Amino acid sequence: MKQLIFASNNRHKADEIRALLNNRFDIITLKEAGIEIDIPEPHETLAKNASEKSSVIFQLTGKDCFSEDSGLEVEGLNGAPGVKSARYAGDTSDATQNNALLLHNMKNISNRNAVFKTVISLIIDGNEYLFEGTCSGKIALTPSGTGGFGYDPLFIPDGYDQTFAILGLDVKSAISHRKKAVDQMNAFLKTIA
Ligand code: ITT
Repeated sequence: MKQLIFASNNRHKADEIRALLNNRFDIITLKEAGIEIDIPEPHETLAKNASEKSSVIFQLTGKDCFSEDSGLEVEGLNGAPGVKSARYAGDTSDATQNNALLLHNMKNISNRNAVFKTVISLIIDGNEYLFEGTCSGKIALTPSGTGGFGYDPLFIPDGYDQTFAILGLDVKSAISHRKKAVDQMNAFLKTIA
């Protein structure tokens, strides 16, 4: 089975991606690879940050690997939190603080349209390939649900009236930004397998 290092410290992402790839690949997290590193994400685009993460790990290991950078873009906030989604309420902020700040900043904003975006950077034999996925929806008025991670308690995907955190992994795995990006990566990997 082909082994791929997933250049991420987010275990929720790893769980979702393993489920999406249906165990077709042996996905090794940084922790499992014994790599303790907090890779900087200094860039202004998801693609550049994703590239940074995978290339740092490729330089360190010389092995096939991939990373992903994701973010939530809210129309009424001119695309914020966007590339800063993980650190919206500050460098050490957690999801509860980020969600609280998002709701606070949207108090007087009626346009609640938002889009989740994922960019995957895959490095195979030293060559990089990028894959993108998006998922449109709306920001709820209050958080609800316990599933998922990050902004899932606030994000209601189009076609549904509950948040990803209530809908759960089955629905999220069928329609999410990550699912769309992983499907593209999977299709590409099949062509070179
Ligand atoms: P790595 O960089 O180690 O992969 P991270 O959590 O820092 O992990 P990102 O830099 O890509 O990941 O930040 C993405 C943030 O966007 C993440 O922390 C969540 O707050 C949010 N996010 C991304 N995908 C999400 C999803 O599917 N559901 C809810 N929130 C999500």
